[in-house]
Amino acid sequence: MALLSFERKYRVRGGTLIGGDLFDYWIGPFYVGFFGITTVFFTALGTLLIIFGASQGPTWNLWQISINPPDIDYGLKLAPMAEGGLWQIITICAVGAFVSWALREVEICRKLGIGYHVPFAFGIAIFAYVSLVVIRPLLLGAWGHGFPYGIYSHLEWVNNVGYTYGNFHYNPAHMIAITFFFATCLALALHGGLILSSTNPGRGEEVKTPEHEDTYFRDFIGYSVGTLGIHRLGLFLALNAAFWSGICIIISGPYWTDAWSDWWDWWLRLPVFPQEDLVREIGDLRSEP
Ligand code: UQ2
Repeated sequence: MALLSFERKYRVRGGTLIGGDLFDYWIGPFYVGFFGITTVFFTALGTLLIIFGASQGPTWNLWQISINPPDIDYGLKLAPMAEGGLWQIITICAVGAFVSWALREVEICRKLGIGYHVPFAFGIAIFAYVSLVVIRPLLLGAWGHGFPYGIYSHLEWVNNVGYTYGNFHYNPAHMIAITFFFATCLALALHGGLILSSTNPGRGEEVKTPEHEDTYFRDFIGYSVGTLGIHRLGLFLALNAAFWSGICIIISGPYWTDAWSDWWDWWLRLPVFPQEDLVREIGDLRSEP
């Protein structure tokens, strides 16, 4: 179907989640919708509050501006504006804007009659953020465990939380997340390279077919995952990267409070090893000054 007649067909009312026809229209190329309005509301309010917070702070240096969460002492209570309350409202605005954006994606999917893969994928990214500023602080009993909204300050937070658990690279879920990030890069590099190599040939050369793409990898490694398969694989790898990122921070504190390197002691306790000797040896090593 040509794009113009296609647009006339699908740009009709309906498919909304709530509110019936409310805001069920387009502005230029953009679908508005109820959740387009809530996205703009939360984004504008959150951004204004960040700017307001910066105006109350000691610096306008972009690198040093920071909106900090409340002290741990406030627990899960609301804090006064200047002492973390602003951070709490900004966090509500952020989650509100992200969820609104995901629901607007859902409504567009419904209008088009396509799957919910994109909003689902974005949902995993939202989960990773919510892990940091909602789920883990709730499990630890204080909003003060959230990270500060600032360029330098959030880096320092990552550094400090990392060293609180010894060396974060020993966190098994962190290992899995990193492995998926790297695999995602590998898959996208292979896919981007393969597509450009066959569909963007030199001037005067013929565009090649999917058979060329399949054959390249069959000749190269004896296997082609296929043109649909590579997109399933890519989505799988990317979703797992974000998902395990969320898991690795949720389990740091609520589940494991020691150095993550100690978590691996289960390996030494496997019955295949001479138990007493090894466990005693590790205990001795640990008790040395
Ligand atoms: C492929 C294929 C594509 C691709 C790519 C492959 C024709 C256009 C990149 C090759 C990918 C493989 C073999 C999987 C690699 C596995 C990991 C975990 C990176 O076969 O089909 O379609 O783009």
